[in-house]
Amino acid sequence: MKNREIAELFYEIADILEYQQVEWKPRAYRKAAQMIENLGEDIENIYAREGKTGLTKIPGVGESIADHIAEYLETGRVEKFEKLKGKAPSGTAELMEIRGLGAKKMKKLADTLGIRTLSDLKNAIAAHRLRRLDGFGEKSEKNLAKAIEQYEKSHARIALGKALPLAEEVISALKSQCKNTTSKVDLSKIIYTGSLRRLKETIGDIDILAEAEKAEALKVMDCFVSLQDVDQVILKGNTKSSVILREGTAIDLRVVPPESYGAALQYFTGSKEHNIELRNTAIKNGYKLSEYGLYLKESGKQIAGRSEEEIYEKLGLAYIPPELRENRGEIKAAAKNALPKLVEAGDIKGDFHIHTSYSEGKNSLKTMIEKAEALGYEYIAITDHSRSQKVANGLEIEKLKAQWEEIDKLSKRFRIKILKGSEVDILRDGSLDYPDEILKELDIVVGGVHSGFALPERKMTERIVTALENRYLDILAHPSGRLFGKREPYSASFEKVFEVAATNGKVLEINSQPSRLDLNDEFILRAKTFGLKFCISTDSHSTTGLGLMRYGLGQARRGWLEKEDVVNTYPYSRLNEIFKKHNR
Ligand code: DGT
Ligand code: CA
Ligand code: CA
Repeated sequence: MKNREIAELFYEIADILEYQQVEWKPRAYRKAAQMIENLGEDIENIYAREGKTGLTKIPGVGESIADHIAEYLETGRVEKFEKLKGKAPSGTAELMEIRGLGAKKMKKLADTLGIRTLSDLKNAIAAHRLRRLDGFGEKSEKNLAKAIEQYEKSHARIALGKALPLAEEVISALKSQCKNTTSKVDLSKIIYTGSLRRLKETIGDIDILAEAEKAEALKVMDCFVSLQDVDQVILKGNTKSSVILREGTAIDLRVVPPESYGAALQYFTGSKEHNIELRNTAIKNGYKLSEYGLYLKESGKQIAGRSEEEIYEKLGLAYIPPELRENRGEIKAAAKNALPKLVEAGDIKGDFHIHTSYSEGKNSLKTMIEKAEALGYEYIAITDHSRSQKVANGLEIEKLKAQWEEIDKLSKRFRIKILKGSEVDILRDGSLDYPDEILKELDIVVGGVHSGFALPERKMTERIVTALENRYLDILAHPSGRLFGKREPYSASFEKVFEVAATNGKVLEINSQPSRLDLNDEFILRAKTFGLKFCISTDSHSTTGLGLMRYGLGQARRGWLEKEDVVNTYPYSRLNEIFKKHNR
């Protein structure tokens, strides 16, 4: 469980170094942090097993970073970092997160107005002290105010991509803790509920539910509050406890007996709006529904409660998957047995958005292919960046052609079909970043906007529309362009975008990167009414990135999508129905 702590520490140090205008080091720390975050193995185990040598085997971790990790694992701190932190203003890392506030500007604010924390900055903006400052002015003051608002909005809730792995870690830690204490409680039924189980894109707090007999409930609570990562115990009771973890996330645990497990699972999964509607349905049918069970209204006799399935069944409803429980018409549909049959993990046959070390990916082409084949995929598209993406090491035509040669060679050695693709920039005028003779050769062209985000609405809409009318474009990548806490969707008419995409038979991407989730559920629901098809893509930059598919899948399911709506559930032999020039 130390992986996240160490990653957070490296991110913080990277921010501080950047503030001090140290070159390339911030990048190195961020890269290491990213690798450690996505390691898929407990870093403490690696260190225990192989020592420092094991650490240096992690991509992005060299000798000196390995030293820091070892020091942290041994002592709980890194001496050098403590010194660095001592020198930097305490709010540095947080201020660095504000869009439009780079190291230079921060230094200026610190030197002239004494601004060291976010609240200093907010006060200064409120008093209009920035607009008189050299290099700032009224406009930048207003922009900063807006950026702060965005930052605070997104930080009040946790991104799904952070909350889900965290909940899984806590559950597994709690299970082993309960097993290892003298009381040896076996938590065979334990699950995360709330917005997390509904796979909402942001999570207020994490809710966990466990089943145990009344006599054992308190023992479970003892284990919970004594977990290593718990910082503060807000409340500890027989049925509910609440804690705050060291990294700031709040967790509620509820423990209920078997006869109420299903009812509690249903209730605490929510949403609140779904529950209210469901309770009304119960009342109409002569029942009473609560977190303890489903009862006959007259006699008070319990008729269901052990499982969610029996509750929905007794209410005359088809089972409603958690992702649909938002009171968006799912209860009516369930009553008519007309719920969508949602796309499932097992339906996915490929991935149309993958980066390799040719551009900014961390793993080689061959490694990415191996991993995708191991996942059981039938096909993948390799889509490194096009040439204008200089910061992402975008491919000049020569390098792209070299990649094609390697793909041809590797294709002979692998079962999986490897499609030659590219994530091509949609330039400001809507044209694509390679000439037609190159686009023509590609099996899959994934087009995306990666610069010039601030275009006015009409211009941005025209730009995307032009790209969608290009015969060589297959998939519109991350169509809304939003980034959690950093960027709102482009100002564009998405109605127009969806309409033109549909007319031209283009596929919309559901990007699985936790910082994107784009399209999200609401856009998907809207886009589906235009008759559009979607693909769920990982946009992976490493082998672990391939595992992000579940997040995009969650959005697809929240958007009521079925297998047939999602083209990367199709077998390879059907892809030419969708991508007309494929096999050309
Ligand atoms: P969050 O944490 O803000 O992302 O959203 P949830 O949905 O996890 O909400 P939370 O943690 O406040 O409560 C968990 C579930 O408990 C919620 O989804 C439904 C249920 N619940 C909470 N309060 C109420 C309520 O006042 N009425 C009903 N019917 N259900 C509630
Ligand atoms: Ca919650
Ligand atoms: Ca809660």
